[in-house]
Amino acid sequence: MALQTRVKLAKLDAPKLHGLDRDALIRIYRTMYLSRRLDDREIQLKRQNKIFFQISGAGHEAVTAAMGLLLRPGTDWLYSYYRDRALCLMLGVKPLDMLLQAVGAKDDPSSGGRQMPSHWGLPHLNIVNKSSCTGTQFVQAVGAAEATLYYGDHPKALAQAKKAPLGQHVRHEPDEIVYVSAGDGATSEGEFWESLNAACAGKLPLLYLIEDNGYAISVPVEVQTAGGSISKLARGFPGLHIAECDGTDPLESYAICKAAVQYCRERRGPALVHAHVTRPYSHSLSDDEKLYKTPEEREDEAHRDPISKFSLLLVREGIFDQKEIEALESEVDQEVRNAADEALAAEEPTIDSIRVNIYSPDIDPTSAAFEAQPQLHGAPKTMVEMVAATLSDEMARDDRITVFGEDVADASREESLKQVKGKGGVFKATSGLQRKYGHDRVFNTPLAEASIVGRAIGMATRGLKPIAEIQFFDYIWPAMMQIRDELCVMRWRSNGVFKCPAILRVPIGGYLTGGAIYHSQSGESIFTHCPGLRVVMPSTALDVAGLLRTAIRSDDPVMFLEHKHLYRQPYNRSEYPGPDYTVPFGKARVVTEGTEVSIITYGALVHRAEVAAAQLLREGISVEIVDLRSLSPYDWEAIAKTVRKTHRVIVAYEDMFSWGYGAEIAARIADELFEELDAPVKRVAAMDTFCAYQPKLEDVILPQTSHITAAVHQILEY
Ligand SMILES: Cc1ncc(C[n+]2csc(CCOP(=O)(O)OP(=O)(O)O)c2C)c(N)n1
Ligand SMILES: [Mg+2]
Repeated sequence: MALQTRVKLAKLDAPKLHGLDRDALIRIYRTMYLSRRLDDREIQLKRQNKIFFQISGAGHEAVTAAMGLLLRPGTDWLYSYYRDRALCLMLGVKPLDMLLQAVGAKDDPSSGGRQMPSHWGLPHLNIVNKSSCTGTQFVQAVGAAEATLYYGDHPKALAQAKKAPLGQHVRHEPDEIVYVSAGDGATSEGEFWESLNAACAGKLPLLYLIEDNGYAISVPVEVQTAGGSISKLARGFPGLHIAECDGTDPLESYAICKAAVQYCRERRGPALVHAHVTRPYSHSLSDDEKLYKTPEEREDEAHRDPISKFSLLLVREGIFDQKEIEALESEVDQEVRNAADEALAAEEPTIDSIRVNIYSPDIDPTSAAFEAQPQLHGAPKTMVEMVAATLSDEMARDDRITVFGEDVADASREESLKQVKGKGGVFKATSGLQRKYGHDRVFNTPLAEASIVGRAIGMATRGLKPIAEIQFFDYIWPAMMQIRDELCVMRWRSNGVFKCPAILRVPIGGYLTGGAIYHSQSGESIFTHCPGLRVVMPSTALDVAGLLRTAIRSDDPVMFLEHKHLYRQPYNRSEYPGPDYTVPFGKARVVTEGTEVSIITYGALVHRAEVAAAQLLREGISVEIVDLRSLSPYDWEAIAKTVRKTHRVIVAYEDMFSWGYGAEIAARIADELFEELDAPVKRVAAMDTFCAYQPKLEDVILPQTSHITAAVHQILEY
């Protein structure tokens, strides 16, 4: 920038400048103006149908530019929402990078043409890839801030994380902080409150910036937020530094943000800055605010526009003269023109790229590398004991592992452990782990499933290996958005530069005699329907050891389904197979060989199928049973092999009959192996209803051995 210092700063009071020198003021103005011009250019391109969506940072530039001066690029961690364009520019994101995303270019560094514009994600700047969901970022930022503290105490974990795939992006500095931003509307999401609770309880170095433009699309803030002020509402949170500022004034914003940043850097706890900003360009280009904002309101906003206000102030105070402003602006205009020209000429992503980065390209959990011989020893363990034993061995090997959820610790009050045995999970699957590995590695969380998963995502994104427990499958639903829209998608939407290989251990299933509606649910197909997620469901203790270890050593998010009814059965116990025993994903196990009918199954139905097969054998009927073990990916070769052998096939699963997991398997067999079939594919599954408490009803609702034998007879009679 060829600007000369012709005018001294003397006119503006030094205290009002909060230590900002002339260069800093110019940087702020330049960034604000550049941000606005990029929005303007995108709007123009959208109108010309050269880009496909636009959402602006207009009106938010002052506070975000000021914040950008205070955060340290590549040191602090950012969960930045779509109106943070000026902040991103200040930290070093290039205008070209932004426009490459707008045009959906192959070289869009945030997503490779997969996400809408303004969905930032740049690993070299620690800007974590953001989805379009309002509010999910809050709890992920909590996890990232927990990683900050964890790495400080566990240098070995940091070293291990750096050696893992994408370890080049793993960084930790002793005084780093985590920044998360959102609009006023997003603070109504439960995750905002869950995150505040966790951040204050953990005294986390987490800085919130709430950019309050008075509206969430068309909903005004007083309808959104009780009393109309989020900072007033949040005041009861202990240890939370709260401050409010005029976010259209960069100098005031700078001062307020500076104190908040410092509070977090000094490890005094989380801070929240509530900045009042404007939104002059409607919510997005798909919205017209004239439909719900009065002309007076819009005029009032125009008077508060941060760009015009700040340029006036700079001239009035003698920091710039009009010519210098004009020179700077025309230089920025040229920069935007050049970037737009380059972006418009950029290559588009190829069709071949669509499937890239759904899963890890670095570790293939289906590969032969995960085939191992068990070194069996010791007394037989139940499935639940095997979970604890496997977790324990893996935790000894890998300091990156944290274990958390509801009731998973032995006792949150560590001093009590001298007097009590400890809880270790409602099923005891994590028993003894806190005692062995300490409360910073094994801990209880508040009862808040979205934040359990969100925190796992945040930690995993920063290189840790979180193993979170959802206490019962029936209660996974508050976490559904974190799973479906975040956990599964992070790698794909960032085109492979971010990942979150967290493990969710989820006790599932019925046959509990009294489990009723809310402790008996199945529903695995809802999650096998999520690309990016691995879903496994062992039916034996030996497979628990092998598959859980593979889950931990893989590089993808895994849903590890543990059938509660199988946890303590005598028939599926095993001796411990040793600390390196793994079972590859996507490899079925032939439980019983047979020749006349195949039963393809998994989970609690495996044993029921075995009992049925033994009965049928006495009648002279030979049944082959295939335990899939891994539901996504699944072993199509094993399925095809057994179908080609017996030509009659039953898919047995515990979930409801319609739309269940077996429907997909049956459909694919019908599609690809039709010529092999001597009878239609049959399904044995639960009734299309809920699971009742009364055991006699439960027996009828869930699939039983008798249903399997009946289906075998039927299919043989066809
Ligand atoms: C979970 C979720 N619900 C709804 C939407 C649709 N949506 C996108 S932005 C938005 C309003 C957000 O308002 P606010 O948080 O105030 O941010 P602003 O856009 O005003 O900066 C809505 C409802 C979404 N993206 N995510
Ligand atoms: Mg808003």
